[in-house]
Amino acid sequence: MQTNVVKQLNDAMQTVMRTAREQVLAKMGNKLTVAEKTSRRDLVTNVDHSNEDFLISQIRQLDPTAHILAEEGTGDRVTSMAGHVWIVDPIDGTMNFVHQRNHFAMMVGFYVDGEPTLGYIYDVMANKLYAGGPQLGVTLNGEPMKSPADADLADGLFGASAPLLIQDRFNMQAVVAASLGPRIMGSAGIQISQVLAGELIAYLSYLRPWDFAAGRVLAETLGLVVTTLDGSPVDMLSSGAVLIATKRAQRSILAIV
Ligand code: 2AM
Ligand code: CA
Ligand code: CA
Ligand code: CA
Repeated sequence: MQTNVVKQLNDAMQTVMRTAREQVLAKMGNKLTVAEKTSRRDLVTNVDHSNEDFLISQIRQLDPTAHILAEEGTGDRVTSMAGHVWIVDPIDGTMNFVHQRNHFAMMVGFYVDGEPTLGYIYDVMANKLYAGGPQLGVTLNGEPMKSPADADLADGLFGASAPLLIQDRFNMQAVVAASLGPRIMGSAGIQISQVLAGELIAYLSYLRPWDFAAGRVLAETLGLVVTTLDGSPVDMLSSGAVLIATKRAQRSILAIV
């Protein structure tokens, strides 16, 4: 896409994200309706649904012929990354949203013929909006972000996933042992934003497309790498282990997992 068109879309989407945040904050003043999806650890609330509906309606106005993949199911059935594809996670960290009223994000990723084009991670309570893409760079609340230092695993904090660490999947305990220590937030979006900011050298988790679509765009724009555990490119339409890391940390982690 032409850079001026991407820039216009980015300006419009940042406004959409800020409006979505205001609506979520307003709804947090009312009692939440919480439902279990597949288990007591897999929740969805009325706000997940209303925010998904809002984001989809706004994206449809900006990009009427696009395909939209969204976690809670009100989007399209997307089976190909051809053309314009938007990937939406209306509340990332729903468990935190319900139990902490904090540490959750909203995320949107935009791909054109499979190419990462725009990404948004909004840490709602911290009011930190990470936005941009390869043609524009990444901003945090409008201020350009620099690429994080290319620090190695031994010199940084490692963003872990609770189930993978407890079950020692992918040798995660050895990865943690080789780092300065693990950190676990319960929100893929917030942990990925911490990698963008250089607060973590990596994040490794089992993720679904909406968990990493936005983060991949932003991370790659900042010179970070986003791969599966054999170092190959991620598939935006499937779920699996995804590693978001500095180049150095990625090499060290892939040698351990
Ligand atoms: P969610 O809140 O949007 O569901 C920690 O739970 C992180 O992993 C959150 O970002 C959460 O996103 C995501 N997550 C929760 N359950 C998951 C599952 N079964 N598979 C993949 N990711 C999951
Ligand atoms: Ca969920
Ligand atoms: Ca999620
Ligand atoms: Ca979600």
